[in-house]
Order: sequence, then structure tokens, then C-alpha cells
Amino acid sequence: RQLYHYIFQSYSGFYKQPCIICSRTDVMTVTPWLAPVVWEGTFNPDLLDSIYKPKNITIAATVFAVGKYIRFLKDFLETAEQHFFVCFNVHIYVFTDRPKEVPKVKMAPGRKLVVHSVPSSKRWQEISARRMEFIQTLIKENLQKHVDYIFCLDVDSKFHSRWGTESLGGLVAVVHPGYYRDDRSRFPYEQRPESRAYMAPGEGDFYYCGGAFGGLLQEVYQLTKTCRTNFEEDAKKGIEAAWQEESHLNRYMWINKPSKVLSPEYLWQDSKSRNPEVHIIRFSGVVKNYAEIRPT
Ligand code: UD2
Repeated sequence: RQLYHYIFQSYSGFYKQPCIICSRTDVMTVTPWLAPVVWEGTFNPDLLDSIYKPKNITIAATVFAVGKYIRFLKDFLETAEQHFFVCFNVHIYVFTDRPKEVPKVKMAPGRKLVVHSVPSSKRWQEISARRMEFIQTLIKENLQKHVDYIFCLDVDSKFHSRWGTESLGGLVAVVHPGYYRDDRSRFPYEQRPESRAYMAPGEGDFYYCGGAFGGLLQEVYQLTKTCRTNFEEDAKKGIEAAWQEESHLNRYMWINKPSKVLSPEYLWQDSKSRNPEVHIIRFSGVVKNYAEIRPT
């Protein structure tokens, strides 16, 4: 039935006529550098799927579950099965220090899970920041021939609704749910000029999440390589940016504008009540007890 649906959509062109003078007016749907901003109501999911389906693309996702964060993996994987690029080829790369505790989750044809072992760490900051290094290496050594797009996601999160082809782009960033209504002077950018993540007053478009970003493989390779190098250069000077790799990601996205921006629908926080412009929550961070879950 699904296949029939795609064929129908592809060949008949029978879908709701786009209206050039109608659009959502309560939110920004295109950035000043002409990147789409994806909100519910700005795209036709069936039409988009019918464009991407014949290309037989493969989407990778990376997720780190180190130490006690392994407990979040089951929900993450099960909900990804229900909502993340359903009916597409999806390869999920799990990085963990507890490979034996990776839950068995039934995956649909075309989808697979690959587990990579990583060392444990005593500092949570190091775990979250070293993701850039591991992703860079993964892309270089394993993914070049098999994968078209990649998304790098936080594990302490769940999918609730569709996250699909509408999110594909060269370089893709998600606007952070905690700051999207704020003036840039309130964004928690790195403020020390000695840091390579430094953002001067008056700089910055949006505050982006460290918990979800992606794009074409080569674009994400460049991003992870640059953020990793900058993080390591800072470390040599004894500096750790305010929000570790998230600060470096924000600096990167300021210099290299994302070609697609995902609205906070793509990474909401369960602890936060929904604002009226958020019609749907696709993916959200679960409430966690930081003191209990992080290494001491
Ligand atoms: C924010 C960002 C996160 C990262 C961090 C700054 C969002 C929603 N989250 O979240 O991506 O930028 O700030 O460093 O934008 N992890 C482990 N084991 C640990 C600690 C972390 O596996 O002991 C992994 C895990 O995949 C987790 C991720 O690192 O989802 C980020 O860590 P966090 O969720 O503790 O960071 P948080 O909530 O401060």
C-alpha cells in the first residue's frame, strides 16, 4: 500500500496545489540567507518522500550511550523505529562503553544497528565533547561508501512524531527550544575571546542545539573535524567552552550557515510546556536527574 502511495504521488502529481500567497505567518519559514526553516505546515511529507524514495538514500544516525546513559537507549531506538525515516534505509551507530547492555530492538527491513565500543570517562563534559572526534573518525573510516546523510543525536531523547525527508539538507541545524524567543545577547555562547568558540557581542543568528545536527556526509565531516580541532586547540590552552561542543557547533554554524534549519519541534524538552507556534513535537529530551546520571 505504501509503495502504491509513492507511485501514485510521484506519477500523478496529484497533491494539494501549493499556494504562493499562503504560508505560516506566526514563525520564520526562511532565514535571511534563504535556508528553509522547517515547521509543521510548511511541507508536504508525501511529496517529499516521493522525491527521495527513488534515490534509495541511506541515512545514518549516531547516538552515544556512555555509562548510565545506556538506560535511555531502548526508548530512543524503539521510538526511532516508529518515527525516524520510516520506510528508508537507516543505519544507527551506537557508541557505548557497555556493549553487552545494548537492548535488542526489532528493526524493519533496510534498518540496522551497529555498536561501537568507546572508553568510559570520569567527566561528562569529555563524553559529550569527544563525540565530534568519534563521529569524524566514523565518517572517515566506515561511512563514505554506504551513507548519504547523517544525523547526530542525544540519547536521552525520544521520537514522538515524524522526523523524515523534510529534514534533509547539506548542513542541518536545530534551533534550541530554550532560547528561540530570546534576543541573541541572552544566548549562552562562549564569551572568552581566547576560545575558538568565541562569539562577539552582536554575533549569532540562532542558538542551535548540540543534541541534534546533521546533513550530507561530507558537510558533517567538515563540521566534526573543525569542532574537534577547535576543541582540542582550546584544551591545549586550558580552555573548555561554556557548553563544550555545543559552543563550537554554534561558532561553526555562524561561519558556515546551515542550508536547512529545523525548528524546535525537532528537539523539544519534556520539562518545557509547549508554546502555541509548536504544533507538533517530533523529538524531545527526557527529564533526567543530572546529579544521579552523570559520572561524579
Ligand atoms: C546539552 C546538549 C548536548 C551537549 C551538552 C553540552 C541538547 C538537547 N543537549 O545537553 O548535546 O551539547 O549540552 O555538552 O542540545 N553522554 C553519555 N554519557 C554521559 C554524558 C553524556 O552518553 O555520562 C552523551 C549522551 O548521548 C547525551 C549527550 O552525551 O545525550 C549529551 O550529554 P547531556 O545530555 O548530559 O548534556 P545536556 O543535557 O547538558
